[in-house]
Parts: sequence; C-alpha cells; structure tokens
Amino acid sequence: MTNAEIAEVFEHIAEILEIKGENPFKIRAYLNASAVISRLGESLSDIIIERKNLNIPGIGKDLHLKIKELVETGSLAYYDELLKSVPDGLFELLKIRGLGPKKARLLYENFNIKSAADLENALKSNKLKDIHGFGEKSIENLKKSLEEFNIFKTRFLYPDALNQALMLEYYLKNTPQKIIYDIQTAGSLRRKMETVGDIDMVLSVAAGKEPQFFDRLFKYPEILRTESSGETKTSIILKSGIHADLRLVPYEDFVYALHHFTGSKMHNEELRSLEKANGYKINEYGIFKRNKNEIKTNKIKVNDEKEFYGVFGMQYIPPELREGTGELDAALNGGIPVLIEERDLRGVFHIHTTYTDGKESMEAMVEECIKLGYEYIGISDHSVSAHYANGLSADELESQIEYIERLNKKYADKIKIFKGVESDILPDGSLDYDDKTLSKLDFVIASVHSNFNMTESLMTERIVKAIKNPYTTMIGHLTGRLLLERKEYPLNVGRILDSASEYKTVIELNANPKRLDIDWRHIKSALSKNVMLSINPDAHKTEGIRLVNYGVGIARKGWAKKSDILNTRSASKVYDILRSMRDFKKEKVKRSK
Ligand code: DGT
Ligand code: CA
Ligand code: CA
Ligand code: ZN
Repeated sequence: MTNAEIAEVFEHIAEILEIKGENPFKIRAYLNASAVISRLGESLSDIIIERKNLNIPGIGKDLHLKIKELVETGSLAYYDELLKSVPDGLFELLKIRGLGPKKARLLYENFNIKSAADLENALKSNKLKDIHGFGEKSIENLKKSLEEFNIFKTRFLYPDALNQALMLEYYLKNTPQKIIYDIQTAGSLRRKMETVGDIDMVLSVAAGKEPQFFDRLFKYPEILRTESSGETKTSIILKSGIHADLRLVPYEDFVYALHHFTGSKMHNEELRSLEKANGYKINEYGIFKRNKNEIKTNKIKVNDEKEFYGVFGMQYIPPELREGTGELDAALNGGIPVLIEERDLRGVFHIHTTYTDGKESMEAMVEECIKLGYEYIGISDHSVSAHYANGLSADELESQIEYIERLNKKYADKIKIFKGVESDILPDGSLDYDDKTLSKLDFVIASVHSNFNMTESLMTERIVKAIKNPYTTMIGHLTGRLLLERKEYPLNVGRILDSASEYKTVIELNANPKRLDIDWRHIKSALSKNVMLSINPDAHKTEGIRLVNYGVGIARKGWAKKSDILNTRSASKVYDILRSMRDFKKEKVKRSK
C-alpha cells in the first residue's frame, strides 16, 4: 500500500466523520494525518515491513496503529465500519460541485436524500425550500451543479464512448467534398479500455482545406461547446458529456501521431527510454535518429505501425497490449501472441431465459445463436437463492432440464444445447443445490450474488470452496464489480487463480460491458497458471448475446489466444472437456479426503 493510498483512506475517513457530524478535532486529526503522510519521503509500507520504528511527528498513537493495520492487512476495520454506516449514495453527492459533507448531511437528515437521483427528485418537487443553508440562490446553483454532474461524469463505459466516437467519425468522414485523408480513433478507446476518459482522434486533411474542416466540425449537431481550438489540437465537449480531443496533423506524420496518441502513456514512456539508449528520439512528429559522428538527425519514414515497430526490430504490438505490461520485451523476442478474435468463438455459455430473469424464451435465445452461427449454447438460469431473479427450485430446474432435452432433439442438426445453471455461491461457499441435482447438468457457473460485505479472506475462502466443488465448471463474474457503479468486493485474486488452476476450473470473462469481469489486469497471470477462460455474454435477451465482442476485446488486453478460451472449442470437444473436468475434480476431492 502506497503512502498516497493511506493518505486517501484517512481523508475519506475525515469526510465520513464530517457527514456524520462528529467531533471537529477528530476530523482535523485525520485530515492532518492525511496531509502529513502524503508529504512523507519514505514509504510507510517499507518502514513497517522492515519492522523499523514507526514514528511520524504530529500523528498520534491511535493513527499509528491504524496505519500498521492498513499496511499489514490491506484494510482497516474501523474504516470498513464507517463506510457501512453511511449510504453509498452520499459519496456520490459529494462529487456535485458546491456540495460538501456538511450540506450532504443536511440533505440526508432533513430530506432523506441519499443519492444524486434523490436530490434530483427533491429539486424537481421543490422540496428543498425553507431549510437553513438552502436559500433560493443556493438551490439554483445546486440545480446547475447537478445538471453538470449528470452530464460530466468523469469516465464512460467503453460502448458508450465508442458510439460517440463512431458517430463523430462518420459525420466527419461524410464531409461533402473530400477534405479528410485519414481519421482514426486513438487513446484508451483504441486500446479497448473498459472505461474511457475522453475520445482522442487523429486526423489529417488535404493541404489548405483546414478552414473547411473546422467549418464542418463546428457544425456537428452533437457539440455542446468548444473548449479550445488551435491549429493542431481542438477539444470539444459533446452533448453526451464526453470530451473529444482532435489532433490535426500533416499526412506524412499521421502514423507517428496515431501511435503517440494511442498511448498508453506508460507504453510510450517505456519505448522512448528503451530506444533512447539506441540513439532514437520518438514523439508525435516522428522517429528521429542521430548517427554516430553526425550532427544532423534523420527522420525515419514509416508507412504504418507495423513498420513503426519494425524500426526497433520489434513485432507489431496490437493497441490492446500497449499498457506497459511487458509488451516491448515480448515484441523484441517474438513473444507477441496471435490474439483471440470474435470469429474464433464457436458457442456461448451463461444464457438466461424467461425461466428466471431473462426477457426472452429459451427458444428465442437458441434461435438467435443459430442465426449467429454458433455450434452450441449453454443455458444457465438463476438458482433458488436468487429470489430477486425468480431463481429455480430443484424441481423447476429438473423440468427445465427435460425441456432442454426435448429442444435438443428438435434442434439436433442445428445446435447443441448444454444444460446448466448459474448457482449462487452461498456465504459459506456451498452451492445452491444438492449433488444429485447438480449431477444432471452439463455445466455449472458458480457466482456470488449476495453478502458482498465480507472480508477479503472470508470472501476468498468462500469462492475457493466453490471452486473445489466437483460440479463447479466455472466461476461467474469473479469480483462482482459494476463499472462506474459498484466496486469489486475485496478478493485475493492470486489465490483464486491458484486454486482454479489446481482444480481445473474455468474462470468466466463476463462480457457485459458493465462488468468485464475478470479484469484484464489479472488475465495474463491466469493464463500463466494454465487457467482456462470462457467468454460469456451473460445474456438476458437475444441482443445481449452479441456483447461477447466486448469480452473478446478484454481477453485480447489480457494477451489471450484462441486456445486459452473454452468456447473456441467445438461442441464435441467442449462436451469432452466438461466431462473430464468433473471426473478429475471428483477424483481429486476423493483423494484429498
Ligand atoms: P483516458 O482518456 O483517461 O481514458 O486515457 P488515454 O490513454 O486515452 O489518455 P489521454 O486521453 O490523456 O491521452 C491519450 C494518449 O496520448 C495517451 O495514452 C498517451 C498520449 N499522451 C497524452 N498526453 C501525454 C503526455 O503528457 N505524455 C505522454 N507520454 N503521453 C501522452
Ligand atoms: Ca483519451
Ligand atoms: Ca485526451
Ligand atoms: Zn450473475
């Protein structure tokens, strides 16, 4: 844990204490500690791990103990308790300009306002009047801030940003006269990050046509306003709230600029410092080399990014891999894998139907998969504990199994339907049905859907226990995160992957753009442990099946090849794998008893 992270926890504690209206001296103590810690030169973690004496001037004994607890366990019981004592939505309220902890508390205590949505409703119904601290003027301001807050969220889900970028690109490309030579989206969007801060675009236009280009751009109906406009860089804000940086570059510099603005920053920095030693200078304008005994630098001409990396004796690095996680080394040594592509997928698991919370019938889902050219579909509705989703009792599950068997006859020459379930992992790690019921299925996805507030070690134990169940085929949406909405529960992912490897259990890559879970940052390590992944749409309607392509993007970011993904196998191969997996696990559990 870094000093900055510790400082942030303390700052957050102060914020919560203030929301709760606690003793101002206590609040000051945390704020002060936070400031002191963020200025410290030495790493607190190092001091504690090396068992050196911890003595920070101006920080009391109690806070020293809390720092120790944070560093040693990665969490702080006091902080966890505090977090639970205030509704999550209040933290969201604090992000609204002009709303500090004090006002947030007033809103909460007087109007039970617990989120930005609550505030919006209260403002609409004029409920906030006549309360001390909320005069007419300040209510007007609050309305404005809330509007901004709703528009200017700080990050966007990948598909939302992608749609905005595609629309803008389409608009610009369709300029009446041909003035644009080339236009490409760069930045985190091109790298297929799960969330995107802003859109970056690189363009080159025909010589002398710049005025026509800007004319066209500023007429784009989706522009809310222009933040800045210069010869090379123009920043706009779209009505959807997302910002876009457009870089206008000469045609001959397009590749260098595209590479530079694709990033990541880390990738660029690593490349620059690595190749500096070899005499190269790299920036958005070009690759430059000064030969020995020459004063002049030469610009090295490249036609595309393949040639760009070729200059340094590297393989082409796909944008998804440019995150500074060892891609340069790999590219120098022939180690860039052939990444998985959407067309490699031959079937899909994790399909819900109207048996539980799906919106379309099983037949509709099956027909859609046939239309999409899949060889198999794995049905997995919710289990009995998932009341909110109308989970299936054991009897209901059995009647679904019979129905699938009938459908399998009907569709015999078109598609194979695998019988499965998405079983809740109960708090003690057991599954939701007995072995007799589970043994009638082809596969089981085990997922956590409740009791998120466990400690890291208990949550890890819970999931490890589910992995050890011989009937568990795969673990669904590993960390339970909902991007931009709900944080992942604390989990020792390393340990989970170790046991998934030991017990030959598949880890789902949930392709829903709100989840994209397992996180790509863990995929490389999963693969190095020989853990197989399955790219699952978690579809609740026919449209949802197509979401697998977002999962493919994340699998690529995790360096996954076709062979790393379960559902690139043929239906009969998958059938064999599911069988032998269960036999292997049963045998292993028997032996370990
Ligand atoms: P985002 O927008 O937060 O999702 O992430 P990016 O990666 O799109 O970041 P952004 O929009 O700030 O910049 C796009 C790329 O441009 C970035 O990945 C690398 C390059 N870049 C921008 N500013 C700098 C900089 O100051 N230094 C370096 N080395 N590269 C930069
Ligand atoms: Ca960006
Ligand atoms: Ca940007
Ligand atoms: Zn689920």
